[in-house]
Amino acid sequence: MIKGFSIRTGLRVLAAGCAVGVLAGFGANLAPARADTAQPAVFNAPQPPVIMPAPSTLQTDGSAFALPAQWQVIWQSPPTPLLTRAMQRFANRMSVVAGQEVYVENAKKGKDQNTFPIHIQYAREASFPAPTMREDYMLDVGPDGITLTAQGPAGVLHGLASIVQLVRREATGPVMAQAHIQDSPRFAWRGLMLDVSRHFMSIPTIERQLDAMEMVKLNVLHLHLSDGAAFRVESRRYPRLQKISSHGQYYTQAEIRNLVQYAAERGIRIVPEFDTPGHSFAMLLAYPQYASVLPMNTTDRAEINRAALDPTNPATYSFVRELYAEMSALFPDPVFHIGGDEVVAKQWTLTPRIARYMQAHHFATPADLQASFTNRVAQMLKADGKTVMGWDEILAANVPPHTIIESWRGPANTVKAAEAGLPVVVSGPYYLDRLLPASAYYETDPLDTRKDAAEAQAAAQTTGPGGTIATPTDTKPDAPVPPLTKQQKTLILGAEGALWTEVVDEDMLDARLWPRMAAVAERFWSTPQNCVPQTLYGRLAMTQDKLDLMGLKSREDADALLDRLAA
Ligand code: CP6
Repeated sequence: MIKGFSIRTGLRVLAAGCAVGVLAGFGANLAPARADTAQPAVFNAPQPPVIMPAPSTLQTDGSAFALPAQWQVIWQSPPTPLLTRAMQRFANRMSVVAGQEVYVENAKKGKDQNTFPIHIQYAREASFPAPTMREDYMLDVGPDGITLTAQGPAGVLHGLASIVQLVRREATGPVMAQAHIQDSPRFAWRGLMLDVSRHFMSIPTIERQLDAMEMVKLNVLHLHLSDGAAFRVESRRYPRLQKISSHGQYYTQAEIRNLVQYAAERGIRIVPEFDTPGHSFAMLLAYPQYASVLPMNTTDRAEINRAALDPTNPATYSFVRELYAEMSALFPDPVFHIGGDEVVAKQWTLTPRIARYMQAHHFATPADLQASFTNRVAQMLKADGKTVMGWDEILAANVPPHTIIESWRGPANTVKAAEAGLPVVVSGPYYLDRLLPASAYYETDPLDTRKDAAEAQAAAQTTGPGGTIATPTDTKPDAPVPPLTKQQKTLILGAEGALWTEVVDEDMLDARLWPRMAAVAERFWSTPQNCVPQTLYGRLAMTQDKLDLMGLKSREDADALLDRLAA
């Protein structure tokens, strides 16, 4: 038996476990069974709990106690309706993870002596969830009860997510690990970018992602809602957008409102993206009068990735203003993503009308013309009370202050944005559709600008039958990228795992996303010291087991799929 150990890092948690051989009890999916070194199964052995993302500090004596079936919540701060519903969700999750019913009720006067008490204290927040929300929490879990202390509702949700992960099943029944946890996120922005334009993802599918996001403490869902392939939200002002350009697959405004609420219940903000002026073929199919090249070429499939709005046509700005105003009202988050990526210069330079305009207005390059477009659009959104976000192509000399830059074309752009004093969200190293090993994404730190580790990995190994997989770096720096200064690091809001869906549909989404996204979630939340590549895959497997029990389909097997198809 372990006499007692106090550990601060994930590495030492598992190192301590290995020393007494408790890994043998962890479940068959961790490592292949090893007949040569077969050991008797160890049940009820002390073992440290596995919480992903790893908390800032976790102290445990390795003991566990039988999971109580009757819980009583003692609210030291009155619960909001949102937190009352969160407790219900918590009870359901505890039940499926434990494999037996767990009842959670609010404490009543003359309390029942036979219930397990969970004391919860937190501070209210005026608007929730918000970019500035407090997310830290403290958790004390022992056989006599639980104390959860948080600075805001998000901390309560995170604490509950950690409690669910303290439960494991043993031969004698479900047990809960003793633990003392102090925890806070490393980055305020921990996102998932999901492309729902190339392949539509139904509401239940997105809700499944939000459930999993809550469990691994991600707090931003960035939805890429329009692109060349399709426009995915009902517009009352411009109804041809969904009529002509969604193949009937779009979210109604009522569905969007519900989805925003569903995310908010879980402490997750939804940041919508409507990509302009490039990647706008679908918009222009519906409203061709705003296209740069007329008549539109609708026969060459490659045009889907080329068509761009005409930034020299005044009517284009009315269209963008009214569309963005309508969409701004639908999505309450203060941040609104305008895209701005991969504008095909020839759309403008080879169109005589636009080329003449550029000369007349002294725009030397298409990038200058785009900067002027970005600024006009940013002014409109400011009037709607929004902070503008865009892919790093929008980084131009005169971009408005506070504009959030999403760095995707390599670390040089992260440094450039920070040098300009602009806040940054890093996504380039976390392009999950590149299918790098989870560990490659995991080992890349958002603040490390000297190398894109994922890119190095890709160069070494990603040629398959389809040829080289594209990498999101088209600005190859000729000089090495300097490290971020301490001051610049404070501008890095956080990072996003990005899943582009040209070759991913909703039936395979969970399996594509989560074996990597859960690892990335830990990189975004935990300190570098607490990110332990050596134990990543084992912990990832255990975490996925729990996520799947709670409804995710990251390992849905072929039989289940066949059953569904037959139904
Ligand atoms: N679609 C849009 C894409 C990509 C981008 N924008 C993309 C580019 C390169 C890679 C992966 C995705 N498919 N609208 C870039 C932001 Cl490697």
